[in-house]
Amino acid sequence: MKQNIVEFPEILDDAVKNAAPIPQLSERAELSLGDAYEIQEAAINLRMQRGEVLSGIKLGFTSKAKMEQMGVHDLIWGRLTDKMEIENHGCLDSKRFIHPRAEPEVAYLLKKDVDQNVTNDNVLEYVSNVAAAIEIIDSRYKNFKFSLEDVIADNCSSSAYVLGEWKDFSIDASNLEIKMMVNNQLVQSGNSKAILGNPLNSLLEAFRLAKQYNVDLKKNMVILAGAATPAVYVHKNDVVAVEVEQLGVATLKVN
Ligand code: OOG
Ligand code: MG
Repeated sequence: MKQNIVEFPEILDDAVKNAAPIPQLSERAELSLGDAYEIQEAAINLRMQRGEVLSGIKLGFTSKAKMEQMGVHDLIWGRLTDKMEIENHGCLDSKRFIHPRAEPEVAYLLKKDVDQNVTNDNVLEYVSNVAAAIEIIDSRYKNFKFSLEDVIADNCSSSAYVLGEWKDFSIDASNLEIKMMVNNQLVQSGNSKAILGNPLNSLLEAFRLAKQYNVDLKKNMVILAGAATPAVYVHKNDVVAVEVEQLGVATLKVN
């Protein structure tokens, strides 16, 4: 890693551990996309050294609504760990987060270690299930503001996720109504087709990117396809629910 950025993984990791925001790293050094993914990997390795285990990957900015909300216009991907998972109907401890936002997602479950290119033709061999999901993103940067390289280095704001009940992968998820409720009030609504035209495309992109970046995707790992709508800030005592037509509901309570 370049000398002027070696400290960045630890700076990001401290921001996670202390739930304390930091200035954008791109203000301190010019970052390339390659630098940003290197920082992401090194920062995640620090979490792994504390016992966290890779539980999957997530894609970001797969919908126009998200790109426009954040002013960033490229597909990104980040890593998920077991510690980020909250059981369905479980609680999010707001003290551990800086300024958490919730977004509605579609999740996929791998039934087999990935040992070759996964495409439309063989995807059934590798993916068993699909579910409604909530992703909690929590940018480590002040005011949730960043460049493309900043957000990639920051593991694409990944911080927690909730999976609804797994449904069979054979359900066609290309055109499903999606609603997000906070305290029973509708706060966002959209359609799964907003996710790269079909969340299946996002899943196939995830396989491609994992291969490109040498990430081993294993049985039981999860892939989050990206939000279908803009994200909303959540606060203590909120109950968040994401409902995807045919897939069901994922909920969490903010404590
Ligand atoms: C970056 C993460 C984007 C998505 O689903 O588009 C993302 C952010 O908005 O902070 O997870
Ligand atoms: Mg997301």
